[in-house]
Parts: sequence; C-alpha cells; structure tokens
Amino acid sequence: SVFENEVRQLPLPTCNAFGTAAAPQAIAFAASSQVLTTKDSATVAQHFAQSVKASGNAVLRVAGPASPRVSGKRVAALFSGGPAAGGHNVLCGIKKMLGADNTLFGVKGGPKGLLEGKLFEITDADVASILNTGGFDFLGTDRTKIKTAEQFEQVKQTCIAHNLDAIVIIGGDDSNTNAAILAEFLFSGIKADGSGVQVIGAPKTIDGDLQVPGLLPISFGFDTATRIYAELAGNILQDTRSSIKYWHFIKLMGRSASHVTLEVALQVKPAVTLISEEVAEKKLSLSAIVEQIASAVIDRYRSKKLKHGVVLVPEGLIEFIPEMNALIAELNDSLAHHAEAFAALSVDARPAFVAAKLSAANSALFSSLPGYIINMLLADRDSHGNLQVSLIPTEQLLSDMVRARLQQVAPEVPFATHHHFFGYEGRCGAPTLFDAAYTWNLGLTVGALILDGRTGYMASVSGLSAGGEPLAIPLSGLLNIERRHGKDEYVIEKALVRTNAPAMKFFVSRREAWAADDLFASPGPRQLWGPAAKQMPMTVALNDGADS
Ligand code: FBP
Repeated sequence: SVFENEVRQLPLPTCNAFGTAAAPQAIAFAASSQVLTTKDSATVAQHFAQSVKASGNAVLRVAGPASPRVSGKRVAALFSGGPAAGGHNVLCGIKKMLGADNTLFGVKGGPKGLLEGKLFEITDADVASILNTGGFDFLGTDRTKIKTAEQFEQVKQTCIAHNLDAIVIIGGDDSNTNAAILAEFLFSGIKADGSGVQVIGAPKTIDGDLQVPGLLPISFGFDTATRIYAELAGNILQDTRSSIKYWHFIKLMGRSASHVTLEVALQVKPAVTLISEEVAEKKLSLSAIVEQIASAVIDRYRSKKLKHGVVLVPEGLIEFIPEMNALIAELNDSLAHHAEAFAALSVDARPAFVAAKLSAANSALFSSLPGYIINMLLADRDSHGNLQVSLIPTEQLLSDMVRARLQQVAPEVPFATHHHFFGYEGRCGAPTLFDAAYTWNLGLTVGALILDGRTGYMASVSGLSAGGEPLAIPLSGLLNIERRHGKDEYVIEKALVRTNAPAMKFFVSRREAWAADDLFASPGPRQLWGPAAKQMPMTVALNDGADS
C-alpha cells in the first residue's frame, strides 16, 4: 500500500557512535566503573559464576570504532513473549551491523522454535520487506520458558547443528532472565574447540516495565502501544462530552506495572486514573478504591451536572490491592501444591475446593467476589507462573461496585456505563518514529555486541534526548530471587512506576483538576512526519532527564 511504501522510507536517526545510517560501523565496548548489584548478588555470583567473572557486572560503554572487522559469525535471533512494535527493526539493525560477511538466522515461533531448531537465513530482501512494520509475524513468537535439563540440551543441539556463535533473545523481563540463564549455560564447552555461544538480550514489552534508571529508559513497543491507546481513549473522551450520558471504564494492558496507564493518562487527562503502585503504597482496599471513583462520579454530577467521564484502570491493579495480593499469593501456592486434585475436579467444584484450603480472611474475600472474577483467579497461570491478569475484568468489577455504592449513598446520580479493554490492539501497530528509530539502534547495538564477542548482556540505548548512546547492561547484575510456582526462582524484577518520579508527580499535581471538569485531550492518530512524530513518551521525557 501507499502507507507501507512511505513507512519503509522513514528516516531513521542513528546514534553518533555508529557513524552514518547508511553504513553504520561496528563499535568496541569497554567495562565502565558502573557495577550493578541487587539484594541477591552474592547468590547470583555463585550460580552465574562464568558470566559474573567475565563481566564483573559492569555496564559496557562505547570505547570507539571496532577494529579489525569480525566476520564469519553465525547468529540466530528470536522473539519471545507478547508482540511489540519495532521488533522487526531490531532484526534489521542486527542484519545491517552483521553485514554480508556474517550470517543472521531467524528462529521461527519463539523459544520453542529454538528447541526444535526451526532456523532460516534472513536475507537483505527480507529486511527490505519488514523494515518499519509492526508485529512479530515475520518470525512468530511464543512464551516457552527454557528451564528443564532436557530443554537446555535441545538448545545446545540446535547451536551445534547450525554451528551458531550467538543467540539473540528479543523479549521482556522473563525472557531476558531466560537469556541470562542461557548465557551461563552456553558460556563455554559447547563447540568442538571448547568455546561457547554468546547470548544477547534486547528489551521488548509494551508494558514498559523493563527499565533500568539511567541505563535503559524504556522497553520498545511502549510508545506505539500507548499512542494507540491514547488515540482510542481520546476518541472516547470526545464521545463522552458529545453524548453526555456515559461513564467509560477502560482497562489498559500492562501485566503488572502501571506505566502504560500513567502514560495514557498524561496524554488524555481523564477524570479518574488508578495507578496500581500508588494503591499498594497507600495500602488502599478494594472498597477504598471504589469510594474514590464514586466520589468523583458524585462530585462531577453535583457540582457541574456532568453525568459522564472516563476511568483508566491498569490491567495489573488487582494484584496491587493488598488484600487481593495476599489472596492471590496464597492461591498461587495452594494451586501449586494441590495441582493434581484441583485438575481432577469439575469447574463448578473448584471454587469451594480452593476456598476450603485458604486462610479464614482470604477464604472470606475469595467467596465474596463475583463468579466472573473467581473463574479468572483460578484460570491456568502462564508458562512463567504469572496470573493472566489481562483476562480478569477488573473494569467490570469496579463499575459494578461503584454502582452498588452509588445506590447506597447517592441514588439520584445517573450512572450509565461502558467497559473496554485496550490491549491487543496496541501491540502490533506500525511502530511510531520513536519505536522505529529506537529499535533500529537497539539492533545495531546487539550486532555490535556480538561482533565484540560479548555474552550475557542486554543491549540498550540511553540518553535519548541527546542523540542516543549505545550501551550494554550485564544481565546477571539485574537478577533477583523471587517466589514463583511455590518455589524460589531467578528473575529480573519488573520496573514499577515510582510514585516519587517526576512523571508521577506531574500527574498527581493535575489529576484533581482533570476530575473536577472536562479538561481532556484527544491526541488523534500517531504521526510519522511533522513535529508530533518527534515526541518521545511523556513519562520517558519527564523521567529520563532525572534518571540520567
Ligand atoms: P510481554 O511482557 O511478553 O511483552 O507481554 C506483554 C503483554 O501484552 C501484557 O501486557 C499482557 O498481560 C500479556 O502480554 C498478554 O499475554 P498474551 O499475549 O499471552 O495474552
């Protein structure tokens, strides 16, 4: 189409370190004095001994142009987890950096494809056809977690069969944790000469929860997704003011952290926005949240006769409400311990079975929830052990509870509602200029790290407002120990919204005014040309200066 042709010709700014966009040059990296630690670094150092010994958990920064040119490397790249706009450009950047004297393979179908050895060579023609396009469809993706000894052996066999020198995992926090584990496993003794296979990660997820202050401003896909959601929410806000009769409850994707919701709120300025991290910090109960929304509904009606508004609800809210969090934690342990007995029961018998296993307080809360929430709390966890929060209709739960509360305290206030979940519609749109350029540079950085012989790092580009600086974050320096599936596992902790960060403070200073009147913005569709195209995510713009 005309759009696709135009999009392929988007100018992609390239970090100065790489030289020109047409002929980016390889760069050499050097360990900086910045060493990363977590509360579990001592244990990590024992279990990731080779990686930690090699990297010292120091951040790598650009040392200068690489010389001599490295050739003959065979590199396989895969997508892992949910799609995010810009993934194809990561591949394009890697291919460009590797050039014709190295080989890039695509792995079909995510980590599972790696186990099954589903590799094919990515050509220049492929790159020309996927540049600046959304989606992960070129390779496909999945959520297989590589964890058993048999799976590690399968990866090893794929490396040997295809004579690989490096694997690139383009994924979120869980996938980059897997990259850290693989990097250690493949560190040495894989090939006939005793050498290993490099593993490099690239930070993907629309959730925006893969961030490292000062080092990784945001994961790719966040900007595109939030602009799509902001366009849709803006359209709804415009409708509320036109039809003046509905309250819309909009749940926004983002499994755990509320970055997506905060960004959309800053872009559209709705009447009510819930931020999960604030709910947890203030230890708000479900009924306190309902009270907060009900008050806004009542105040808008009583002071300005407004019968409409928009409430933004982060997807992960339910896990941040302290009493729900305690319930979910006990449920996770209980479901893990009684998995067989639970699976043998009919769906109807499961709630009573589970309620009987819970503590008195959790059992009472569990039994008080509507059936549509209980069913989702009991649904299968994903392969990383996460509750599938995108399936839980929190927006419906809140509006049902607000209605009940209004009937008690302000029955005269009109309250007609609609519910939405904006999630999947934001993950695969054509990347914004920000995501297109960011991922292109991430791809160049990944390629340069591989040519520089590095392993166990996640590529990043920081200093975005100053043209971008490629760097590498040691994955072992990000690892923590967390309880999952009822046992301790290594994880890269999700970066949550910091309630004292500049973006959050900006939001807090304005939200009361947004609640009191219609002060919304409707930003419209994302722009690929013109001044609006150059706007980076507002949360990144507000926070990044403070972080770097
Ligand atoms: P990733 O962290 O893998 O990028 O996934 C993000 C996400 O879009 C979450 O926001 C959402 O909870 C989840 O994927 C939905 O997963 P699925 O595609 O398996 O339904």
